[in-house]
Amino acid sequence: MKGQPRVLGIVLAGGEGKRLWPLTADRAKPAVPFAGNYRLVDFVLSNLVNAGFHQLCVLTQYKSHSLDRHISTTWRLSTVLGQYVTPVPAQQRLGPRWYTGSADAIYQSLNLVYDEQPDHIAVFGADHVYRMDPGQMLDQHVESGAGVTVAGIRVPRAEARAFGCIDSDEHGKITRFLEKPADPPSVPGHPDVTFASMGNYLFSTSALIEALRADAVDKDSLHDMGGDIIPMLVGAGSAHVYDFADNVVPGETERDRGYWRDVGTLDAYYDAHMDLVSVHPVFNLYNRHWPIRTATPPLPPAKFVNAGSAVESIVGPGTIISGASVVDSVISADVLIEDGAQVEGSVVLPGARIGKGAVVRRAILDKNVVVADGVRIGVDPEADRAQHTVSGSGVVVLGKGARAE
Ligand code: ADQ
Repeated sequence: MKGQPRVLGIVLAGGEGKRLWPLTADRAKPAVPFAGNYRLVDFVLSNLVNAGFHQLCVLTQYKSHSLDRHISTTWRLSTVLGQYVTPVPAQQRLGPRWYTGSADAIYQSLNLVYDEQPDHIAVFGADHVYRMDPGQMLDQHVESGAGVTVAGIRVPRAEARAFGCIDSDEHGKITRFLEKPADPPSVPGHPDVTFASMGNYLFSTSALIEALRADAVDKDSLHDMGGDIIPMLVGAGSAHVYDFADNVVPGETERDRGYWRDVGTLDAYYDAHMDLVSVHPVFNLYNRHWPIRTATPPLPPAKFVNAGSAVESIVGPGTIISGASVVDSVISADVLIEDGAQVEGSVVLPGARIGKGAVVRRAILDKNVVVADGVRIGVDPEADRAQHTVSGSGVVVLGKGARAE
């Protein structure tokens, strides 16, 4: 009997996330809280686990404490079934140097591959909000016999400079891969659309090991998966693309089919939250057929008192909204919003306090932020710029533990 192919998942979670500052001042980007209950890494891990990929290593480096803690406490699979999600810190295994790039991170961690001896290796990024069944990508990868299969998605050409851009032939073979080009190519017949890499790859084990070994001795390489490894395999004629448009996930709706967001900037992070709160959201967290998993803290349910209200909003457990009005917002766990406060179009992370009569508009408040009574945020742009971080599109951001008084 031919068994299922053995797959090891390697989740790249070492990114610094500079453009998400100040949310990444104290934590790695994959540990940034998202959608009230989650951290960004929960999306990729849910997709992999839901697809039955149960041997997963998460490579960490930058400010990894909260990420390590989150993974070790939340993602406990069954030991007796040989399932695990293990955070793997950078360890200087091959000499006195930290990871020089995402390919070097895997090269320095090849012991994990030798231990597990998988047939294929899924190398996935940890920075995206999406729902995907990687099992369907694996089926195509196995059938094509490619050395690597790259997940691809159509994005507006105007945004494609942040991505690897793919040209492929009619059989799905990648003919050209340009990492973050200044002038992204368009899809034939669609001048405003580019076929972009999602930063998710399926490798046959031997192709990955060979490519990483060749890359390690290449003095001109930056040791980057998108910049070096994928172009190398494209040059060797063994890279295929998997079209994300073909991925069908149980329980998804017409509206949220194909949803994928790279939440690499404050504006993208903010906009992805706003995608959650409308009556018919473009990303549906309530799909029980393909759950986005996490562990929630042992808190009581949310409570609304003194005519406090929240509409078109998500409200986490342990939160109390007392005589305040909340509209179009994502309010995480353990938040207190007091009498007369108005919160509109905002993202409030756990433990924040918003005082009496305060106004918070188009803002992101990180963990444990305190907005004192009567303080106005998102009302006077000049005052906001003088005191806080303000994103390109004017979203005001208060970092972890900040006090606005
Ligand atoms: P980027 O996301 O810009 O582009 P990168 O910064 O290397 O590429 O991040 C990729 C993933 O690797 C992220 O999950 C990040 O956290 C992680 N990472 C980065 N440096 C790391 C390190 N030293 N150790 C461990 N993990 C690390 C990539 C691809 C593009 C593609 C986009 C899609 O290179 O081709 O289009 O993802 O968002």
